[in-house]
Amino acid sequence: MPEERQIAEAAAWIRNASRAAALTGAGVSAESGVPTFRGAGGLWEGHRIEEVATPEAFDRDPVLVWEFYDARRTGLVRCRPNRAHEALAELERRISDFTLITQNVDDLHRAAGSRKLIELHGNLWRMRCTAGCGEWEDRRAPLPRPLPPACRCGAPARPAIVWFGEWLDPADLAAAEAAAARAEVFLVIGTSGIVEPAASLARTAAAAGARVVEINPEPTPLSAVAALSLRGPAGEIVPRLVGTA
Ligand code: BJW
Ligand code: ZN
Repeated sequence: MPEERQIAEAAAWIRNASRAAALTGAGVSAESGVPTFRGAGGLWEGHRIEEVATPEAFDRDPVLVWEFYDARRTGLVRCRPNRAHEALAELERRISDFTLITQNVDDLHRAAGSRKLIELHGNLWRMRCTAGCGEWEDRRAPLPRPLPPACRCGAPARPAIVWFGEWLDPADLAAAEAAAARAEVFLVIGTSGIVEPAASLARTAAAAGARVVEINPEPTPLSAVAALSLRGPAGEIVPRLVGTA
């Protein structure tokens, strides 16, 4: 665990900031029981995330891809936000310019009360028509068989998730980049820091002069741009930084 002195230093940066942002990844939800992608147990029935989270995989086998997402939706039903999600929601109430940028699709930040939230990779509870009718929310879990679920027009639906090789919503990405560029403090919590363009938000923040604080039990490529790397679980460290512990 990091020294008390390091926590106190980062906590003071946060307390004195009028503009801040955070980038979260799967690790922030690990203590809620949501599996991470690349750590131990980060496989789904032997498939790597890169094999099921692509448009090519969906074109090849939409039922397999929907089984993957249906299993994750069903697993999520019993997961609740943890103390890291709650502390980040509290930070939004305290800092007038605070943006929470998440790569997670699990909806737990919203469940904890965060509202200024950018979901870069989409949301597990949303679906989109493959024929272009639009997007909607569907919270049924498990989904009725047969898969794939259909739009009201009859065309198959797909998860409203950003897969590898797909573009992030340009407005979301622009808002995230702007928040990173103006932040005085930028927290990087529970991400392996290898998926782009999300990872580069931390580099943008550092290049624009933000103090980047990483919270992760393991070193990552983003440790190199962090002013402080706090090694430990988000559910313990983030509440201490925010003062909600
Ligand atoms: C704890 C903890 C605890 C554990 N407390 N911490 C530039 C260079 C190279 C490649 C590219 C590039 N630009 C784009 C690419 C291609 C690609 C990419 O990044 N590939 C890399 C793998 C190399 N990016 C894309 O394709 C993106 N699109 C794009 O760029 O479009 C433009 C374009 C189009 C065509 C060609 C090229 C460019 C889209 C990326 C979409 C990512 N989608 C996914 C899956 C969908 C969501 C889903 O199904 O859930 O999003 S991938 C998966 O990874 C998911 C995650 O959001 C994302 C990040 O993972 P994350 O959050 O970091 O999780 P883990 O598991 O990897 O790490 C967990 C961390 O937590 C670890 O560090 C642990 O130590 C830590 N931890 N317990 C704190 N208690
Ligand atoms: Zn449709």
